[in-house]
Amino acid sequence: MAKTLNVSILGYGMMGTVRAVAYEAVSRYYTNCPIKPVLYQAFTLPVEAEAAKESGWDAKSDLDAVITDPGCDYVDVCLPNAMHYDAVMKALAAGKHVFCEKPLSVTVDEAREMMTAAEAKPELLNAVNFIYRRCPSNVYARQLVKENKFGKLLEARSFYNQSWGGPDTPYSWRFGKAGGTLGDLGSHALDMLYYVTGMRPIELCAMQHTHIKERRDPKTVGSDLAARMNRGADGPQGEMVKVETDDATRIMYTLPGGAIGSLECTRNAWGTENTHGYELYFENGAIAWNYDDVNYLKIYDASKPERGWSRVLSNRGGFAYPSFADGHMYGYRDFTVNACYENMLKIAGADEVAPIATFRDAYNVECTIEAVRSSWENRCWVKLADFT
Ligand code: SOE
Repeated sequence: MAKTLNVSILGYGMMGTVRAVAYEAVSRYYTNCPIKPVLYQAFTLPVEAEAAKESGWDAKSDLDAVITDPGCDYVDVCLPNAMHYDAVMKALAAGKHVFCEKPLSVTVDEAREMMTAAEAKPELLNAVNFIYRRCPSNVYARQLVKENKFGKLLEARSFYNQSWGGPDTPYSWRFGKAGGTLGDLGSHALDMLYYVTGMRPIELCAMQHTHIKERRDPKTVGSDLAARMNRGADGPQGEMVKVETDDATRIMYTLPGGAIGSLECTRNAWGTENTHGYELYFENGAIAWNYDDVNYLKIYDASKPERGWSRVLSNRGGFAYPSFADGHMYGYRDFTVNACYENMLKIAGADEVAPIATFRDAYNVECTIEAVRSSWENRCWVKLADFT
């Protein structure tokens, strides 16, 4: 019989809901999982309480009590970004394993403190939900780069574009200082660059832009998720609120070894609902992935006489995750199950399928985000070494 572990979820928006389903699925999909996660308690923000209750949770409103409850072994932080720091620090102090939604924090200083506190307790899990690491296509891409399949990397292009940030979208915390596009979407693209290539920018120059300078306070619309879904459909409500963060960011950078790259992220690219991906150009070939075609990795082998891209199905035996039938396509919920599964493996002292993002990884992303802001504020190239 697998050992059980009591999981408390903090926050019941989109992430909290997806995670609750995933923990329940872990030991059904992965019957070999050494630890069985058991849903214990959920803290909900006032706007989430009703939905949580309807889905069967005994929703709690005292955050500290949920975190420090002696019955809880593992805290999953699915709260708005600005609430991560406090919740994580309290959870670590109370001796709980911690899984935190990205971005880890709002500032580099917070991220550094969170990382230091976590690393002082190596017996506890510290993991961050850079979810796209758990997609088999990216596990495969990483493996090809590790094997040096196509030689030296010359150029990289990353993008994470969505389209829900138009002028009718009401204000939510995602438009406040803690919720910008770079932290929300760019952080995934930065982590993916590191995950697949093993490299982080060493120098960069960036531009950030806010197209829509103020948005209507949704008032009665309620939660962040509801606000997004509504897209102003209920007509004008409340006051106009100043937007404090970027709608879009562009970065140019250099990598160790001489490669150059670019990264773009926006919430204003109509038609790209969740277009996240990368193109990596090496001396002797290329690798490309795009969430729009999530189960496939595109590979270009320049040594083959017949030039052209191969579109390789990554969701099949031997590529990464056990127990699914070949070609039965993966989606976001499956990646979340994988993430929760691998957290259990790591806690049990077993190897995860592919490395989980640690607080240290997320701290490095925060350093890059800080460098981007500084580059744009000062209109200059910056060295990453000055931000760590
Ligand atoms: C919204 O932009 C969002 O839910 C992000 O917050 C997630 O990190 C991303 O995976 C999907 O889009």
